[in-house]
Amino acid sequence: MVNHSRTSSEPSPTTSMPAVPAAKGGGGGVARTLAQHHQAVVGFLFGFFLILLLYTTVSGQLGSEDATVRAVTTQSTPAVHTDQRDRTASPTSPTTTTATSIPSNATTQGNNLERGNEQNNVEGKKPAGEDRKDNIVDGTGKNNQTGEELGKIIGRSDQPAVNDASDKMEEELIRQDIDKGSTKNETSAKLGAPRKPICDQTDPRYDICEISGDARTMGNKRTVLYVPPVGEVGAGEEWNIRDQSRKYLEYINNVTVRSLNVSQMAPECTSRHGVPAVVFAMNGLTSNPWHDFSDVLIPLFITTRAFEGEVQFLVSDLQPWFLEKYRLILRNLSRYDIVDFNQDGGVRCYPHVIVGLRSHRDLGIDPARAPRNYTMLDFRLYIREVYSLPPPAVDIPFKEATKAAAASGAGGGMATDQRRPRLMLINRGRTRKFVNFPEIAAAVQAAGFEVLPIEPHRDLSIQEFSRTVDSCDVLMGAHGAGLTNFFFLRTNAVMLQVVPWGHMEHPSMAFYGGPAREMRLRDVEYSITAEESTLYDKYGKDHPVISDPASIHKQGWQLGMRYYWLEQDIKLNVTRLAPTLQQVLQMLKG
Ligand SMILES: *[C@@H]1O[C@H](CO)[C@@H](O)[C@H](O)[C@H]1NC(C)=O
Ligand SMILES: *[C@@H]1O[C@H](CO)[C@@H](O)[C@H](O)[C@H]1NC(C)=O
Ligand SMILES: *[C@@H]1O[C@H](CO)[C@@H](O)[C@H](O)[C@H]1NC(C)=O
Ligand SMILES: *[C@@H]1O[C@H](CO)[C@@H](O)[C@H](O)[C@H]1NC(C)=O
Ligand SMILES: *[C@@H]1O[C@H](CO)[C@@H](O)[C@H](O)[C@H]1NC(C)=O
Ligand SMILES: *[C@@H]1O[C@H](CO)[C@@H](O)[C@H](O)[C@H]1NC(C)=O
Ligand SMILES: *[C@@H]1O[C@H](CO)[C@@H](O)[C@H](O)[C@H]1NC(C)=O
Ligand SMILES: CC(=O)N[C@H]1CO[C@H](CO)[C@@H](O)[C@@H]1O
Repeated sequence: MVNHSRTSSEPSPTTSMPAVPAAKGGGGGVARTLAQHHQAVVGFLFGFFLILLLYTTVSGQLGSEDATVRAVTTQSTPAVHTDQRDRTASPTSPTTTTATSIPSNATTQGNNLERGNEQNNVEGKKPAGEDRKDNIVDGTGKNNQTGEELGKIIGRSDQPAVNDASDKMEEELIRQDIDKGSTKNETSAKLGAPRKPICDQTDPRYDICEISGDARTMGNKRTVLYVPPVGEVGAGEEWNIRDQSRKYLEYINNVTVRSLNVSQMAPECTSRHGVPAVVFAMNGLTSNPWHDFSDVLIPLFITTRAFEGEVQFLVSDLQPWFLEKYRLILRNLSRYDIVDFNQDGGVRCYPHVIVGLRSHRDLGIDPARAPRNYTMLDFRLYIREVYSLPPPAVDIPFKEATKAAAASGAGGGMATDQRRPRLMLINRGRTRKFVNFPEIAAAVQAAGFEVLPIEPHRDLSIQEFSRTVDSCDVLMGAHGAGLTNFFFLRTNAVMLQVVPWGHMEHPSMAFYGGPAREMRLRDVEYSITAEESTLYDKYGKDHPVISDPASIHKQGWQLGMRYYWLEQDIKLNVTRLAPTLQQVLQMLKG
């Protein structure tokens, strides 16, 4: 009999270093090897992301969204400061100094913040989530505000006009100073930054623009400007890019990036900021947890993690539910208030603005291209840290319990033997669900596991749920977004992926199996037989859906999608599953 289940190879000896507490630089070799595997399947995968969004229902807590939670965030998140310049200051006041000295220090983000604090005119000194009463609910931004709008600005009733003479002078001085700074060889070498916005549209996945010097954002115009220093002949170039990691996804609206030419007036700054800003879209295929991570959170990690929180997010097409759901991650990546870009009527001035998100592959990171050579292992450990889960040195729960038992009572072998590894069994809601879920749970238990069955729509917060996943040694479920919870597993825990009928092995590996290995989880795939698919009962053994999946796929991805992703449920043969469960058990004990 053919054994249809496949097992990952153990991490290779060269890379199976002990857990790295600092989480930096580990596991690159594994990741690179697997990268090649990934690249092989990218072409195949291209077609059905959209469908995934529409149809992949979600299991486990990474899938559920709560409307009431959404409503709460809407108010508290898009908070910004308007111009906080000290109006008593002369044009040569510290304000000017701050702004002008930024370019030469722009690569050292920490410095910028320090300076901002000293000068008391850089926004967002409070970590997000602390007392927000001095923040302004934006949407107005401009200093030219109605009384009603001003009413929102707590503790600030006298808004000066923008266009006064001192502002103009200040603008000019800043421009001159920036210009001077840039002519210093040392400075420009250190900065290594372009003198005008460079939009890079060469990557197949994403477009990105990066402006250093004088960058001004006009959120409600979806525009970011580069203001060249006096003396530099502005080219007056313009780009239109989608500011997320999928450059061809039509749902993502464009942002215009423009470099002003000499004869164009720069709009006045309504607020100045000492840290870099990143403009990115939160819409697109988000709401499916796999896409939340693959399209936004991992690209955001790649693009901004190295700033260590000293960066502000300007979010176009902001999704309040996303903010609420991933609050901990977003707050850690940026310690500043998130700005609702589309509603932002101000002109925000930054020393450095990035428009767009870098992305290397689906749910993946290419360490060779990532700052600090981050790996997916780094990412998982980072997520665990953000959710306050035990550090990397802590073993899987089963091993920890075994060690503890051995340490406490050397004679009492009983306790050790009776401890069972814990398996989280995730069911799906609408598609690819286990129709014999109780039977599977019983089989898992009979095999020697403590089983934790999770049905969709359990009402737990991600924080709580992350702790539950962390307490498990195995995460088992059918191919689908519920497996995205694997970020909360400990190193060497097992992901047991049930691969549905219909040549689904490739996507299963690309979306989950490969990433799991890169994150130093152990992945096991159990590929079902035709008889274990409800398609078998529905169409009969002679229908090409059962007898010849390849012929179905040949007719276009839509058909494969329809049958194998959407119409199919799973009725596991627990007898056939048993050896795979034993294999997992041995892995955990080994
Ligand atoms: C201020 O706003 C009013 C009405 O919104 C507009 O007519 C006026 O031109 C604005 N002034 C400036 C300086 O932007
Ligand atoms: C800038 O560097 C060039 C050569 O790299 C040198 O000739 C020039 O003198 C330098 N200028 C200044 C102001 O240091
Ligand atoms: C949006 O930007 C893309 C390039 O990223 C471009 O192909 C497309 O034409 C733009 N759409 C509009 C409406 O400008
Ligand atoms: C600057 O740009 C404006 C608007 O695109 C254009 O009308 C003007 O001719 C440009 N001036 C120069 C000197 O390139
Ligand atoms: C992000 O989390 C790490 C680890 O918990 C912590 O050291 C760091 O200070 C956090 N950064 C921010 C900006 O909260
Ligand atoms: C990352 O790795 C590549 C080679 O894979 C190396 O060339 C590069 O310098 C590394 N970058 C950092 C920041 O360590
Ligand atoms: C279940 O699997 C076992 C072992 O592979 C096999 O002998 C048996 O026929 C299967 N049962 C069904 C109903 O297909
Ligand atoms: C190159 C440059 O101008 N570096 C400056 C960066 O900022 C510090 C103070 O924070 C100055 O001491 C450096 O001279």
